[in-house]
Amino acid sequence: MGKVKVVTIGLGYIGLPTSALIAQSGIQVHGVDVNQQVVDTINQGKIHIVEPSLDIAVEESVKKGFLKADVKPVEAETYLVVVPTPFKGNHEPDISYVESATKAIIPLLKDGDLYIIESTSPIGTTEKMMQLIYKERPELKDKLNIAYCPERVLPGNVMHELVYNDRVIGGVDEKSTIKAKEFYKQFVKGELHATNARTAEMCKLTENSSRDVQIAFANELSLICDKAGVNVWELINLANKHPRVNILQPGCGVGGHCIAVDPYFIVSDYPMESKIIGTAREVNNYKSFWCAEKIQSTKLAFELKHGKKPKIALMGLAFKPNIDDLRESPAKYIVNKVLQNDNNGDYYIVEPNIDNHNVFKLTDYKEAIEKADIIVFLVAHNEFKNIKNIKNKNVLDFCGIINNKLC
Ligand code: SAJ
Repeated sequence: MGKVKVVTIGLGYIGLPTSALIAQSGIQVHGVDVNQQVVDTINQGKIHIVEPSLDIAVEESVKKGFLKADVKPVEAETYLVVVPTPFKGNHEPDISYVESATKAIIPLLKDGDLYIIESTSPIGTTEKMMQLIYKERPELKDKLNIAYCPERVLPGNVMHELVYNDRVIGGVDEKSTIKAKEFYKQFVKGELHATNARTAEMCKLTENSSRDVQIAFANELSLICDKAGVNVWELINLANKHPRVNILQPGCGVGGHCIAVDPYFIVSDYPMESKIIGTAREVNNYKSFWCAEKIQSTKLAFELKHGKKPKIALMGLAFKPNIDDLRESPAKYIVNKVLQNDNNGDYYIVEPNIDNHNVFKLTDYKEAIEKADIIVFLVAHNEFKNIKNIKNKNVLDFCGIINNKLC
C-alpha cells in the first residue's frame, strides 16, 4: 500500500462514492466513518447504501488497495469533510458533525495541507472551521489551504454526475481555491468554477432553494386548480409551451434530505430577508398535510354514499419516483397521518421498490389496485403508469399518474 494522500470523513451517500472515485484514479484514500459496521462492510469490498455502479467502484478500489476504511483518520495531504448537516428541532442547522470531523483531523494537519468541506453548510461555516483549526494550531496560520466545494449529484446517478457535473470551489483565500481546483481536476471532468468560500456555501443552498421555490409554485397551482376545477397538469403543460415559462410538477410534497432541508439554512440565518424561500417551505409542507386531509374527506364521502367503509390503496412511499429511499418522504408522512387518523381502516400500502418495511405491511400493487375502492397515487413510480381497469374506482391522483398525459 502506498502513502495515504486523501482522508475522507463520512462514508455515506456522497462520501463513499467520492472516496471510491478518487481511489479509482489511483490515489490512496483512507475513508473514515464513526460506524464500525460501515467500516467493516467497506473493507470487505461491499457497500451499505443503494447506488448504481457504486458496488463495483468500491470492490475494485478495495481489492487494488487504493481504498481503506477506518474509524479514525490518519496523516494525509488532503482532508475532505463529507458528513451530514441535519437541522435541529427548530430548523436551525446542526454543524456538530462538521465540527467533530474537523477536530479529529486538527492534530494531523501540517504546513501545505488541503482541508475541504463538501457537506452542505450554512454561510460562514468554512471560515468558522478555519478559526477553530488556527485556534488549536496557531503555528499553521495561513499555511493551510482551506476551501468549500459542495456536491450537486442526483441520487441514482451519483457515479456519473460526480465526474461530469461542473463544480463550484471557494477557498478562504486565492491560494486555497487554486489548490482545491488542482485537487478536483484529478478526477472531475466537469468545469471547475472558482469563487470564495461564502459564495460557494450560498451557491449550494441557492440551488436547492431555487428548486424548492419552483416546486412550491407548482404545488400552489395544484391547490388553486383543485378548487377551480382545472386539471393542473394540463394547465402546466400548456403554460410551459410559452418560450420563457418552465413550471415544475406538483406532487404530494417535497422530500429527501436536501431540498426539504437546505432552504432552512438560509431562513434560519436571514429570517427577515428570506420571505419567498421560507414561504416555499411552508407551501410544500402544507401540500402533504392537504393530501392527507383530502384522503380523509374522500373516505368519508364514500362512506356516506355507499354506507360502508372503503378499502384504500396508498400507492408509493419513497420520496420521489423509482427509488427505494424513504427518508424525509412526504408519501410516508401522508400514509402515517392517514393511519393515525383511522387505525381501523382497510388500507393497502404499496411500494414496489422495497420488499418489506418494519412498520407498514406492504401489498403488491396489482393486488391493491384490484381490491381497493379508492386509489391514492402518492408517487409517480413507473409501475403505476401502466395500470389499467381503474375507470370505476375513486382515484386521488396527487402525482399526475392519470391526469398528466405527458407523464
Ligand atoms: N419534486 C416535485 N416536483 C418536481 C420535482 C421534484 O414535487 O417537479 C419533489 C420530488 O418528488 C422529491 C423532491 O422534490 O420529493 C426532491 O427531489 P429532486 O429530484 O428534485 O431532488 P433530490 O433531493 O433527489 O436531489 C437534489 C438535487 N438538487 C437540485 O436539483 C437543485 C441534486 O442535484 C442535489 O445534489 C441534491 O438535491 C443534494 O444532495 O443537495
